Amino acid sequence: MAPDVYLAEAPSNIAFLKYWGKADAAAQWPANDSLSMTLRHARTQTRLQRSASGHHEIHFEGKRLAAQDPFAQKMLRHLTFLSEALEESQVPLHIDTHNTFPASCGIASSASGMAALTIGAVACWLEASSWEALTNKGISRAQLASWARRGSGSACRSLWGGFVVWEAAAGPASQRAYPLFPSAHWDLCDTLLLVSTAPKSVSSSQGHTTAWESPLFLPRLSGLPTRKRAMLEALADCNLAQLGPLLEQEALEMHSIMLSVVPPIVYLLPQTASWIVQIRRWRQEEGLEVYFTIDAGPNLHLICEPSTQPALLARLAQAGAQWLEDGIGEGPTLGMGRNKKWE
Ligand code: 2P0
Repeated sequence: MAPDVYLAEAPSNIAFLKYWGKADAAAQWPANDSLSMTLRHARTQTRLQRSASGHHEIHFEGKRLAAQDPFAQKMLRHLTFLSEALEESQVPLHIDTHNTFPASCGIASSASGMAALTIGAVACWLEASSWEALTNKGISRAQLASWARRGSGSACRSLWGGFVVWEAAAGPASQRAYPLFPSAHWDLCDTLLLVSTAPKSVSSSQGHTTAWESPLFLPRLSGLPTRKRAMLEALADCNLAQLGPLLEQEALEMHSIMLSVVPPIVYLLPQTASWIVQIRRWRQEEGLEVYFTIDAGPNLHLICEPSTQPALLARLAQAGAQWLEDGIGEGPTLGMGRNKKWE
């Protein structure tokens, strides 16, 4: 009989308060707390089963990856970590993974990818095809989040829907991610304004290692608790006029850290700056209540409420922009099914 097929699907997330810089790189302990909104459409879908070949086999977007492929290496390292975390050697897996969104467009595929891999591998190894079955085996969502972060820090925030906090706490053992508000709390849209989809020249993991070299990093760390408090208040009140300026300050501050190391990490493009000016102009002159945030790339995430979305899209179309529509979403899913086709 063919082995059971486990299906893990995890969303990406957009950070409102950014994770940039690690206090302990080996332990994947962040230098500061972060806070994100889970996305609805940008997801990684991963199908796993026990492999008959005697070694892990990884297929990405329908193509088998060579073992030395950097992406395969990252996944293989994480499988080794997970197998050790489960405290017994685990059988090799056949893994088929794909994203519902284009790579290198400013959506963190490492967050959704590592979250889906963590959930799926643990589920397959423990033969647990639902959250309830995992709980019965002693595996909580918080535990999965803690393991997912070892694959990619931001992945720990993709274990829940809605708004999620990743708290650095006093050390790697006490860091934790947890859901703050479910998606129903506040329906926010995220329109991803595409400036460039070229692969970035410096990976996020490399970038993280430079943060402490910036003369602006310590001042940033000392100011973050105040910004976090204000953001939590704005989220609790669903107050976009309060949240929006904080989103923009936070994104620009993170890029100031990147730009103030030697050599500088320049993810932004001239068009990014033009759009920043344009978005602010639309807001000030036309009352278009839209605010931007930016990840480790040149593309802008435009955050607004659903009532503003049609006017924003009309403006973007007139300006000849390219974009992807997304918004707040639910968390990951886990299931089983040999013949299930992804949408
Ligand atoms: C974030 N980013 O909070 C920030 C904002 C990018 C900009 O987390 O080294 O891919 O795998 O832990 O999670 C990107 O970093 O880095 C990131 P690793 P990760 O979403």
